[in-house]
Amino acid sequence: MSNNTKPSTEADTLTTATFVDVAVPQGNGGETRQQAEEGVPVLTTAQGAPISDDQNSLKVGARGPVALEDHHMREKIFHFDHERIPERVVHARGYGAHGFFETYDSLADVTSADLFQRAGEQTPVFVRFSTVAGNKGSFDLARDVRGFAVKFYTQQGNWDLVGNNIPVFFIQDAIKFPDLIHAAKDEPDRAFPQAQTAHDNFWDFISLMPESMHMIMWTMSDRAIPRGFRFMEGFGVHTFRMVDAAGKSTFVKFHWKPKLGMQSVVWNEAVKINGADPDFHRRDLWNAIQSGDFPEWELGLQLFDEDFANKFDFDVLDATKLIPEEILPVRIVGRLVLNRMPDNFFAETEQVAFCTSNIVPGLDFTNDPLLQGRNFSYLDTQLKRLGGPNFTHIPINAPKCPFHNFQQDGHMAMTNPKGRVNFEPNSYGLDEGGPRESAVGFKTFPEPVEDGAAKMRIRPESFADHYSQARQFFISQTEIEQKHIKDALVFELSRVERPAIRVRVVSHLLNIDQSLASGVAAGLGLKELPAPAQAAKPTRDDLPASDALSILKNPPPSLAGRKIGVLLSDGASADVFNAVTAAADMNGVVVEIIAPMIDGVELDDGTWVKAHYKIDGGPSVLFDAVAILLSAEGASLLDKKAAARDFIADAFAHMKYIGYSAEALPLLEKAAGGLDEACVELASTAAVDVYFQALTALRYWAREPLVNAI
Ligand code: HDE
Repeated sequence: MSNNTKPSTEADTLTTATFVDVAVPQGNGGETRQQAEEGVPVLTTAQGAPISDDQNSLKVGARGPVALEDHHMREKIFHFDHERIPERVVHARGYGAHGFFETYDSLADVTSADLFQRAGEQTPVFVRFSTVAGNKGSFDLARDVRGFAVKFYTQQGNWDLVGNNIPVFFIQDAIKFPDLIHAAKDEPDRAFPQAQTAHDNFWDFISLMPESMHMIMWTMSDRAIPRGFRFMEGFGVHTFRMVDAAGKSTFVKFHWKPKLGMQSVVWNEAVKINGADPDFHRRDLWNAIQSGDFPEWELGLQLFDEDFANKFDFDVLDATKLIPEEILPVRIVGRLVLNRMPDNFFAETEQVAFCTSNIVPGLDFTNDPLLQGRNFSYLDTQLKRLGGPNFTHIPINAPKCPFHNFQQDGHMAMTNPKGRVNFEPNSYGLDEGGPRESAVGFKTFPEPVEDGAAKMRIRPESFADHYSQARQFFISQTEIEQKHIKDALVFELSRVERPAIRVRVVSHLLNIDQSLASGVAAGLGLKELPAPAQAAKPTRDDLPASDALSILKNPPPSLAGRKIGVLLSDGASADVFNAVTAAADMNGVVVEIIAPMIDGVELDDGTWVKAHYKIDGGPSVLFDAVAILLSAEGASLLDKKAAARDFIADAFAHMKYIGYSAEALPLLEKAAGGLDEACVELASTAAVDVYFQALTALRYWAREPLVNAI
């Protein structure tokens, strides 16, 4: 056989097989070989060369070894091998969306920042929410701080406001960040626990870092287990500056206020959601945006001058402190709307590179030592993650305004400047000389430094009060919320193996609130209370409660954005079901159906209702409230199904409102172990209305002492 004779073993004649509704061409070994028909693009290599067979590697004989010459297979597998980039060292798990920021009124009185100049102006944004401790594949409902990072593509460059859903931080100086994160993440010898702080290393570190106590109150509160990204506040944390056209500086703290109000889950629910739907938060954001129910936040500013800063109880450069809204009201200046999911998760959400150092004229930093450290860290980390200095060429990171400079080359350079001149000053003139600096450019606020200041490694004494605001946060909570903080501390410290750590934490709690400390000590079975930790500054007990710090004191404006799970069986009343869906519709509530079988149920009028979940996969933890609409047969069928009994028992244990049909009552009483006024019989349209009115409270907290006594 000569070299250019076609071997008889190569099969290019395809046969056709049918898989139910799809006819597929098949190759020699029965492998599926879908072909590019009219209008379908031809598969190519990365170099653009068309590919004839993407199912079989090049072999020497049909059953022979694979040839190294197979350029197509090598290119495909080479690329696959390099699909992963380093995940973020913190905030690895996140989810992003596009949208816009709209300025309500001109802020020219305080800042020259372009995006705040014109009322009604919209600036495109990309927002990424995240957890901190877990890896990229961890679950959404970890007890953790949430990242709330916003990239504004302004007409004068990108501004990144890289914030959290908690207004304070664990540490005061960036030099402690690696220690904090090492302690919080999985322990290095065993590589667990994942995405949780309930372990020795974290609490050992915390127990030796009194400055973390204020933040600990927040992370042990329900703020750390939000119902979804759409239901949480955001904060810039540090004090920043706004600078007006005349160069006058005003201090500013940034706040994001969710239009849907704040909402959290309860801890037992969080634990179960992580199993039932580890993607609970990302799915919630995806579903809301895809259905046109665009989440919104308002941007608020706390603006203050040097004089206020000097008179305020704490140092405004200390990121473990906040300024209560009751002392300094939040001025609402615009809204953020998220209205589009990325086309591709990796290209956008994974490759987006937030940097606190991305700032625009009219804004500026302060000397907060945490912020100063961050300004180094973010740029540095992007170099590692994205593999070179040209990550600003990736579309998600590129400015949307014109940009010109002489930066060139490096890995993956895509926008090297054109022409001969790549330096300045130069004398090549207007056409060829390239960009020049301008008076409109960024100017650092010329903050005077202390007279005679020396270089020193020292923590200012004005940072030394570590307990007063922790106490203030605690006393600002409702009784229910205080109990949740206590329960969370007991849970976390029960997971700690070394008793001395538990006692040390309690010694700090004694400086915050006596009842909290003794409650936690009792929950841990400590025989006696330790002496309070020696405090650098005594706790002030004159700071009044701040209602703005509580979730429950600030109920949501309406039920909009919530989700009700309707457990349905064959023969359930169509009238009641229709009344529930109509009321849900009116209130902006999403209805999802859970049924014994996934294909759905037939109601008593013969209507067929499709199910979203088979009962095994649709536990009540996925919903804000439930309705159990069963026929008598349906109820006795589900009585024999553990998942159905759990559905009811959990809804009751998680203080949810439960609507039910009369036929479901025996099953409800049995599974819930009781009935109360938040269990509402849905006998008529009027009863359905009563049920929906009650739902605005989201949970029936009066039940909690009965179901969660210890
Ligand atoms: Fe971050 N942080 N951080 N952080 N942080 C990162 O940057 C860092 C801090 C925050 O969705 C990293 O791109 C230091 C406070 C968010 O991509 C890294 C210190 C606040 C995100 C980094 C802090 C944050 C990050 C890792 C102590 C709230 C995710 C990957 C001085 C105001 C952004 C990356 C996204 C991410 C460093 C403390 C928020 C390593 C050194 C305080 C929301 O650069």
